Amino acid sequence: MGYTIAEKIIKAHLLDGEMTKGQDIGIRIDQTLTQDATGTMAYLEFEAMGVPRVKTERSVAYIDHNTLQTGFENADDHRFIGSIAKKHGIYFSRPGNGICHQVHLERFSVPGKTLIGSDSHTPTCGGIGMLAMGAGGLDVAVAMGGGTYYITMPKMVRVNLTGKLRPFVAAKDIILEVLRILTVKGGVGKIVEYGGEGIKTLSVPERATITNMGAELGATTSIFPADEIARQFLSAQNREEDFTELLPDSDAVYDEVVEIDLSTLKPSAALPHSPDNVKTVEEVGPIKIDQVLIGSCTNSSLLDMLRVAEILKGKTVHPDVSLGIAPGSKQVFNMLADCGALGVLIAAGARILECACGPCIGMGQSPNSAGISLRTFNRNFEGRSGTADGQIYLVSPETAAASAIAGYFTDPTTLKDDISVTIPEKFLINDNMVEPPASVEDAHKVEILRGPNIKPFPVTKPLESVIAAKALLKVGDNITTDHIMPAGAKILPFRSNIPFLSQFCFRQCDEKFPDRCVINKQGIIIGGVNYGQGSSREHAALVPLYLGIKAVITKSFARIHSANLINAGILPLTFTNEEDYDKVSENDELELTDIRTTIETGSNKAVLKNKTTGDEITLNCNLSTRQRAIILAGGLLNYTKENG
Ligand code: MIC
Ligand code: SF4
Repeated sequence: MGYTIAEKIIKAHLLDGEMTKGQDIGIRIDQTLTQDATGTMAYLEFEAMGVPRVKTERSVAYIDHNTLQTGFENADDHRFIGSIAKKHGIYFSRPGNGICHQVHLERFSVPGKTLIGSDSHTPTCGGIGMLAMGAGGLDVAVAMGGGTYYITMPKMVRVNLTGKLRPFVAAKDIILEVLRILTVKGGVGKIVEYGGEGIKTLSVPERATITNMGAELGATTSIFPADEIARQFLSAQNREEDFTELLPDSDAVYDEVVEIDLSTLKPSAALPHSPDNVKTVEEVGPIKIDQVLIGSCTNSSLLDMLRVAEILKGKTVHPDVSLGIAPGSKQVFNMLADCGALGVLIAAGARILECACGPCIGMGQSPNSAGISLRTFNRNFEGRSGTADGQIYLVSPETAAASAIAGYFTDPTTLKDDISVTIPEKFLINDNMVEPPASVEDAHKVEILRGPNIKPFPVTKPLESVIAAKALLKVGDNITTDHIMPAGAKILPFRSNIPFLSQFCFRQCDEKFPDRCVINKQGIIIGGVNYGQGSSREHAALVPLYLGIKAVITKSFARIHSANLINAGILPLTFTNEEDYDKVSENDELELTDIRTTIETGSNKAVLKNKTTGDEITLNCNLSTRQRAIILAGGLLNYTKENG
């Protein structure tokens, strides 16, 4: 039996366990990345482990999220990350150099290698054949220290692409179609591999758009083969030596196959407020729009920007529309300037933003009240834009540009002139905004620069014998980490200040939740299906931990969030019968009887007593031996300290 691309990489990196689907496996991590919003915490955790120098082949710290700098906090954090990177052997991508995923793809991605990043869109580098996964900051810290990274051996999904996209239909429309078919929970526990004749028509940046937004499927990761097109991309980046061919075996076995004929696809959009709420632009109809934003790690490559420039050439943005454009990296920005396309964008009336995440994470450019905003981004969760009633639609750069001129939702295939843009033979190479770390000999001279916003992370305690607490919150399906721990310009600067952040926990669902936690001192959260989807932010676990949350009981969890809960020492449990969700109400007094014994003995069932109603409910406790040990120790940091 042959192997899929992902199985080949896993096999070559396997350190613990067997490649049996559904079983826990430990793999060696070659590269790590962090961004600044999750990075401060990840580096504090790395520091706490006491490892002097990273043990990975390449670790890079990026500054791309918190670049608004409305107070001292962000700038202090940048200096902290820069100094700690220098000391511990980590490359530092300075603010202005671009979005982590775009820059990593351009300058550091290597086919066949493993990468974990403290950001859920790390699978972007799957576009070139890397096994690239999003993870919590603590997992990244452990990997930097040379520790094994654990995942559940995923099932393999093959997306077979045939045919060729019609003009003005884009890679974004492919991933929107996959989301329409599989939904935001369709990828949980799976790796999505792309193949078929159709992939030969897609460049690496287009493939990266697809693997990037595979995060929205809840997938462990997504991957394309490393083929001739990948080689050409690396050669254009002056890195041909990093290329190794990596293809699936012809007899590789997939658990699921999805067929997509590219020639049948139409420009599409994900409607508010979920990336899988997909319709064609034609179905949406010519609704009036207020804002268009082009950029983010999904669609900010040179190719995307050049296509936008072609559509905007000689035109003016509609008077009722504000158009913002953020190129993904300094390389993209610089090349746009050099070839004159930047002038075209400016002339059309675009508001050019710095190459960073910016509006994607609510860092500026929030739309007007109830404003309709078309974005080339990957997430349109309610409130994420910074405007509570903003209506965010996710579209391709082509649809965005065509609509910006028209002032209403416009299907770009109705544009008359076709555009022809190709990937350059050589990209502009200038890594002057990537600071290499200090040498081993000089590392001791580097002083770590800490600002007053950095507060210690919450203390965790070993698991108690019984958890007796109230259900302090009950929420529904598909709760995102943006619900649990919102981001945005006002809150993001405090990512290294858990006590401050705690005031905003679940604010969108229930403003009183933090107060209830403070009054009750400890509690349990009840959730529905796919709880914790979206971002990798471990703050969505650390903040509830700080607020005294001991266990989260749901119908099912998203992968990274469940791992983050365990790492924080919070018990993730699921209802054996989903209907039992109805047997718990907010404020019920609950008890997880003999929970320590349950975990110690390896039992996969736990008993929940609802003392308010008298019901006894059976819960699944599907934890591996290692996860049990982490929970017993009170989190991964304690566990790592105990186990060296
Ligand atoms: C996001 O897109 O939600 C973020 C902001 O990039 C997060 C990381 C974070 O919350 O810092 C992610 O995707 O993991
Ligand atoms: Fe940044 Fe948005 Fe990408 Fe997250 S999804 S890394 S906030 S650009």
